[in-house]
Order: sequence, then structure tokens, then C-alpha cells
Amino acid sequence: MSTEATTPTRVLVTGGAGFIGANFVHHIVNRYPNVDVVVLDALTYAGNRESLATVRSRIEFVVGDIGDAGLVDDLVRRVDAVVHFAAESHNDNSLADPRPFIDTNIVGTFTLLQAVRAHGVRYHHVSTDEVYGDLPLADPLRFTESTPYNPSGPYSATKAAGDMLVRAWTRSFGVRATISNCSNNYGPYQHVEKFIPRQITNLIDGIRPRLYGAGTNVRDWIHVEDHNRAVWRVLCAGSVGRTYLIGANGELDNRTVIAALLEEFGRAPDEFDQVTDRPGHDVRYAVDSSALRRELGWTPQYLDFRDGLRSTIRWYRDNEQWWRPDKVATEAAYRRNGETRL
Ligand code: NAD
Ligand code: TDX
Repeated sequence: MSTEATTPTRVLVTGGAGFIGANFVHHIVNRYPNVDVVVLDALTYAGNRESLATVRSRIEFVVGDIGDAGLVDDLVRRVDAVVHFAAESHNDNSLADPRPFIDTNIVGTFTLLQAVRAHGVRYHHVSTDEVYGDLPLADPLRFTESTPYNPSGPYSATKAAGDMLVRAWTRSFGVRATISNCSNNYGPYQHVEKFIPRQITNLIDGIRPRLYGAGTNVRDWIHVEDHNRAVWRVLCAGSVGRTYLIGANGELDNRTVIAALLEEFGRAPDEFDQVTDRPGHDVRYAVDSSALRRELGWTPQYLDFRDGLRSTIRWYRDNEQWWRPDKVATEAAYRRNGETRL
């Protein structure tokens, strides 16, 4: 493993019109104006041009698929680093139709790896803590870099497969890659299919929040800006060949998150609906990010979940034109996939 403390000058960001990718592009354009940014995004249902509207004149935006080997090769040869966010990212969709997850998360990752291998380009792979499976409730155990992979569902299995390809391409072909596995993100520009924005936009519309099953499942929440600052730090100063876990000690069960949202909206604590549980629903995620903190000096800046939640609610209230077009179709898909009140 080697440590490289180098700042890239021209970066290809895949999935830059999605939630985390768009926040990353904003962060880089605003904080590092000398870095050229090229975005490659297929604009699937989860991608939104509007997420990049305010930085559009300062980036190159290419609409295309990470599985398109010719296009990917052309773009990769022109940059000195790739940050790979593009993915099919929603667990519920992977249960309804796993195929796009295979194509994008596995074959798409393979296509990018072949291109960075051919051109000797530095590669950072954005992944998830879900590759480690889940943990029991009320246990001191957290995921670390050495926890064995044990994915539960099609989404996490395809993310695990992508990570494995990165490790193999690093070892066998000398690709200069790092991987980060992050916990659950929240913040602006997150699609309304996901837990927190779904409930915020329900509450704005006067609809009761939807809690899967008993709501005892625990997620380890991190603000998207903290995630992206860590990704940039790993890209610039991480050791090639290494995996870094990113998390902000933000464990909360889903019931508690719903209670906080109801309080923020001035609603009674019982004004939510319990609905059909997710099959195979992971019980608890919890990330130990001490290696990242110790070795690369990263610390989260959003230390109070309630403050982060409040600013996120404010963003959805102020940006209704951004999420409104997706809301009806998203709720129709939940109904089509059998979500019913318990
Ligand atoms: P997202 O679904 O909001 O965005 C994904 C983006 O990728 C969209 O813009 C979409 O158009 C694009 N895309 C999808 N398939 C593509 C393809 N074949 N070619 C090109 N572009 C394509 O996802 P997100 O929540 O921003 O997640 C980004 C990454 O971070 C993913 O790799 C995900 O696994 C990982 N991650 C997410 C979280 C989280 O809490 N959301 C946590 C940890 C890791
Ligand atoms: O309406 C809902 N009600 C509910 O109780 C939704 C949409 C979800 N949930 C529950 C399921 C989970 O326990 O909330 C929790 C969070 O759900 P999601 O937002 O779907 O996230 P999760 O399945 O935990 O996965 C997320 O974190 C890891 C991202 O979607 C992944 O891309 C990331 O890898």
C-alpha cells in the first residue's frame, strides 16, 4: 500500500446528478475552484439535472451510461481521478427488480475499472456499510474494515460484488484504488423514495409518515456533507489499496427518527402509519470510523442530528419544485409493490 498526498486537477464524477454525487460536485466546485469536474450520469429516475443547476456553468456534464465502454474510456483518458458514485441505490427497488442493480453496480463498475486500468488513473469507489450485512440490536459491536462481507439483499450483494472487483483489480492489475463504505446519508437533494425525504415530503403534504414494521431497525445517520468531505480526504490522502469506513456515530432507530420529524412538524407522536415490513430488513448498521479519523484526521462537522434534520426539512420546504415531480410516481410505486397499512 502506498500513501499519496496529491490533489487531483481534473476529476470524473459518476452519478453526479444523484443525491450524494450532486452534493459532492457542489462541494468541489465551491471549495476547490481549480479542480475541473466532469460529471457522467445516465439520468435514471434517480438522477436530476436540477441538482446541478447552480454549478452547471462550472462543470462539464455528460449524459451517458457507465456501462458504455467506449464513452467511459474517452472520458477517463482525459482526467487524473475518477470518483464513482453512480449506482442503483434503493433496497426496495432491488427487491422488486434486481436486474438494473447487476448492470450498473457490477458491470458498470467493471467497465470503469477497465478504463482506469488502461489509462493508469486514480480511482475512488464509493460504497456502503450494507456490504457487511447487519448487526444485532443493543450490541457494542460495530462494523470495521476487517468485518467479513455478508450482504443481505440484492442491492447490498451487488455493491459487495463491485467492491470485490475493485480489490481484485488493485491486486492483480495494480489499479490505484481506494474504497469507502459509508453509513446512511441524509441532507439536500435526496430522492423522495428514501426514508427521511419520504417522510418530510409526506408531512409537508399532510400525509402520515410510513414506518416499516415495528420500526426498531437502527441506521447510523451521517450528513451528506460529512460523507463527501471524507471522500475527498481519502481521494487526496488515502493509501492506495485501502478501505475506509465513514460514519458519524449517529445510530437511531426508525421510530425515533419518525418521532423527531413529527415533533418538528408540530404533529402528535402517534400520527404515523405502520406498513408492510421490508423482506429481509437489516436490523442494525453501525460504523466504527476510528481508522479514518486517526489516519486521515477526518471528523464530522454535523454533530447534532436534530440540527441537521431541521436544515434538511428547511431545504425540502424551500425546494418543492425540485422534489414535487417525483412524489406521485414514487408513492404509486410503493403501492404497486404491495405496501399496505398493518
Ligand atoms: P442516487 O440513487 O441518489 O444517485 C445515483 C445516481 O447514479 C443517479 O444520478 C443516477 O442517474 C446515476 N446512475 C444510475 N445508474 C447509472 C448508470 N448506469 N450510468 C450512469 N449513471 C447512473 O444514489 P446516492 O444515494 O447518491 O448514492 C451514491 C453512491 O453512494 C452509491 O454508490 C451508493 O451505493 C452509495 N452510498 C449511498 C448511501 C446513502 O445513504 N444514500 C450510503 C452509503 C453509500
Ligand atoms: O418509508 C419508509 N419507511 C421505513 O421505515 C422507508 C423508505 C424506509 N423505512 C426504513 C427502512 C430502513 O430501516 O427506514 C430505514 C432507511 O431506509 P432507506 O432510506 O431505504 O435506507 P437503507 O435501506 O437503510 O439504505 C440506505 O443506506 C445505505 C441507502 O438507500 C443505501 O443506498 C445505502 O447504501
